[in-house]
Amino acid sequence: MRYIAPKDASDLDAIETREWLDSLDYVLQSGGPAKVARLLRELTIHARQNGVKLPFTANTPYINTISAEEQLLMPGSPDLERRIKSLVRWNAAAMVVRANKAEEGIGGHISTYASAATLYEVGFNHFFRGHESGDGDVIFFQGHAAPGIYARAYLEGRIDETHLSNFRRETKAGGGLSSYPHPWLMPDFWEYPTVSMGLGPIMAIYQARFMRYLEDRGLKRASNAKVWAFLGDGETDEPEALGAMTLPAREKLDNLIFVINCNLQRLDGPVRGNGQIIQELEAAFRGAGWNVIKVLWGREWDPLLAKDREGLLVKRMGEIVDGQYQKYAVSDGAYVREHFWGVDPRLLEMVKHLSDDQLKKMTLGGHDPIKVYNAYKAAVEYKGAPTVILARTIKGYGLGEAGEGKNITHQQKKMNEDELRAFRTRFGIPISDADVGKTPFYRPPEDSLEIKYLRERRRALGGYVPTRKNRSEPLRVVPSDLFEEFHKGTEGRRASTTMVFVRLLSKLLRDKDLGPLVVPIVPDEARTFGMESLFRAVGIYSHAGQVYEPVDMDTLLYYKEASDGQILEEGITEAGSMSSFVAAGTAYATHGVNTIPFFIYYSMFGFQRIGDLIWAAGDARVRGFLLGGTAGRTTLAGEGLQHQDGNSQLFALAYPNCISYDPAFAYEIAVIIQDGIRRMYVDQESVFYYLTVMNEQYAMPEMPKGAQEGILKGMYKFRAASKPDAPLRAQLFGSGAILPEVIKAQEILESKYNVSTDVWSVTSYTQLYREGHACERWNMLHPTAPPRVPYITQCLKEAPGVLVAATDYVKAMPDAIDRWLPRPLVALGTDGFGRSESRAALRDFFEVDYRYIVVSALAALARDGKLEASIVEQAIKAHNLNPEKSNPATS
Ligand SMILES: Cc1ncc(C[n+]2csc(CCOP(=O)(O)OP(=O)(O)O)c2C)c(N)n1
Ligand SMILES: [Mg+2]
Repeated sequence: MRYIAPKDASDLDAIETREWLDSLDYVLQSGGPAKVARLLRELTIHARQNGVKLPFTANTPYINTISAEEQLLMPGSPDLERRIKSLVRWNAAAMVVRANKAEEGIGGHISTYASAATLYEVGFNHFFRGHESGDGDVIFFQGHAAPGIYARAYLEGRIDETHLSNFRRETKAGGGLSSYPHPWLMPDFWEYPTVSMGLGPIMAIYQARFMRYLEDRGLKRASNAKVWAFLGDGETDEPEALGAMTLPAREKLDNLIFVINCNLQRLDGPVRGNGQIIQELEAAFRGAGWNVIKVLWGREWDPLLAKDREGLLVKRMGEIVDGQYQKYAVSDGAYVREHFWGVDPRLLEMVKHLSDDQLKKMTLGGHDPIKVYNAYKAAVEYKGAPTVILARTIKGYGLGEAGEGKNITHQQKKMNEDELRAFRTRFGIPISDADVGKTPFYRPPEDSLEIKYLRERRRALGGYVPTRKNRSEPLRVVPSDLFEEFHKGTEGRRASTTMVFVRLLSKLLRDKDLGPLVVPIVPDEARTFGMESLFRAVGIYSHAGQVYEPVDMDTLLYYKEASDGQILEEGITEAGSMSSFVAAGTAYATHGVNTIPFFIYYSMFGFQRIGDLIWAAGDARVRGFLLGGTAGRTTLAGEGLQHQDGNSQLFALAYPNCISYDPAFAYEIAVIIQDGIRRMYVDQESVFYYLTVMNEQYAMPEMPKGAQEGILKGMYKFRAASKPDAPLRAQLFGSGAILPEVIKAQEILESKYNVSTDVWSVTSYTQLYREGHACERWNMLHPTAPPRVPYITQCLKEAPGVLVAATDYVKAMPDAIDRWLPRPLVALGTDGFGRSESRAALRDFFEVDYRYIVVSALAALARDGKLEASIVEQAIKAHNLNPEKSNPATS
């Protein structure tokens, strides 16, 4: 090279840059890209060590991660696949349009699937493995794309025209289809619910981890199965969607693949009008350690990028914000030429050989099967980290005037005849002009190339997806000897129900048959519940084992992590723990393994905080036990307003297949858990359990004879009145940790006020409420048959006297059963915000201690004219109650 003397500093800079680049080129040629990468890494470190502040970017340019040169050819028949995809598109749109023909439409979504069709079809034809392959993938479908998934199942011959016609009409004869993925409603089809945004991604993450757990613990053979989660770009705004993203990278879950359909739009408008959602997500996922594959541009862009030696096009691609990209999507080629390419004559020059129409038709990556295929292939083969595919698409792709790329497209449910005709023509659907207005479904004949092809592809990949099925054998029996010790009580020794539960859990874990199936789950709270002995006994699960020496190694109960550890210690994430619960509690279906999860957590952070995940669990037909620890508004002393739970029993009532109990005694817990395992794992019922357990210690009594049935049904007589024929009579109901207060009140009522009193333990207001309503409903529909009598009515029919209930939960719980009682019930409960106080002070504050129970019973007797009001007044004084005290419900 001829030496040119530098003229000034900028010349010098240019020469210097040239020299560095020449050196780099030399290394690239002689040593390859890996060597260049290593050198750059070392240079960066060296520069940093010498105080150079380097600009940070977690982004790569706004182009495909897999370049055209690296791209592989696609196997199979692209032409047939395109035709199949077009048919799915048509039928998906048709089912929504037909569901909304009437004035009063029933809803549904066209544009989500329209944007995602290629993302799904490439999966169906080449990647998603069915369960018959032995490596069944678990797929979380984007809820709003459901019409497309149904439309494919229709082509596959799994559902028929009646189903499609009855989309969103689930009660219709012949069968309807649920709006979104709901295993509760379609238990042979959908595996996991997703439509509540953000829950799919977090459940997918913990599903992938749980698959590793099953393999590491030898409960499932090692497999190459993947978890796929399809989500919307708008959905990533939900905290749950990205909130657990560091876990799969940390745990190297290369069995997890996220596919984010980046159509740049959500419901109202652009996801990031003034920014770029894809770059934002790329940075977040790369920062968290994921393998990120961007699929932005379709094949038509490859030759242009190949010409782009100066990087002008790449720069231009990277500087457009999403709102503007959306504008290009709805504009004609002339607009795109002028506004996108027209900023630089050199760019215009690059596309001068293309007509406006050709410019308009340049596809995006997410609509190009070969780009998607290559991304999926790279993702399934990637080792050591999860992969996220950021696929750029157009919302409402193919809808044209009916909504493509428009802000209204998410809600578009109708298409007029012109729009339908255009859609049909664009995708080549063999429906005549005369018929198109009727929006008929179209399925080619059984022996058509399309149907044969799609069937063959699914056969090769191990069967149809999604398919849900119970793949486990029922357990044969629940060994009763594990539970019997608890029937005897503690012989005067004090224990809390939490301690009882932990002891029972330890016994279950030691059982040779049940033990391996038990999955204890804790969100960093094991010590709170006295479970630390389990750390050593069964180990904390960690795929990596324990690569450090724990500080407490020399103690008996050291913090033992092991690759075959059994406890899922999730850290401070109730949402993550609940997602593990869903994975473990549905493994009977997904993996054919009857794992029995026990998720114990601070009860206030359960239904109240992650109620929607619990709802999804119910939908997914989860089995297992939720344990609300440190429960009770007044039983948890000191912790105050944010921690004291007086609500969760009320919330639990609303979850149709959640059976909830507020047990007081050891034998109640034993009876409930034994029966729960029977119902869920022997009888295979689709229910799950919620038990509140407390930290107050008291002596656990022996189980009264014959109490089992009542414990399970929701109430039984714990202690009978000493003088059943006495003139003054009362029936007291107590639950959980408040039951001992009730028993104390009974003693005082009997000894001081001659009120002969029965005590009932109400283990579940919810169960009583449900059974009462079930009887009423049956009676209404069978007017001439002998009426059914609710269990609670049967219990109380002969019971004389006033009725008083005390609970550590809101008064709505006892109020819920009032109608089936012979006389009105007086309810004491803990409505209101909690306080930091001692247990006694809290029970005084919330008016649920024995004194309030005594006074309430006396007041009720006075109300009934059985007692002078002055006696109640005296009792108020004697027990130091302040009648002018403020109402805790509103204080
Ligand atoms: C938790 C929750 N909040 C709100 C909604 C209502 N919703 C349904 S779809 C949607 C927009 C979805 O946008 P995006 O995730 O980008 O999906 P796209 O349809 O664009 O693929 C919203 C807000 C929901 N389903 N779940
Ligand atoms: Mg979107």
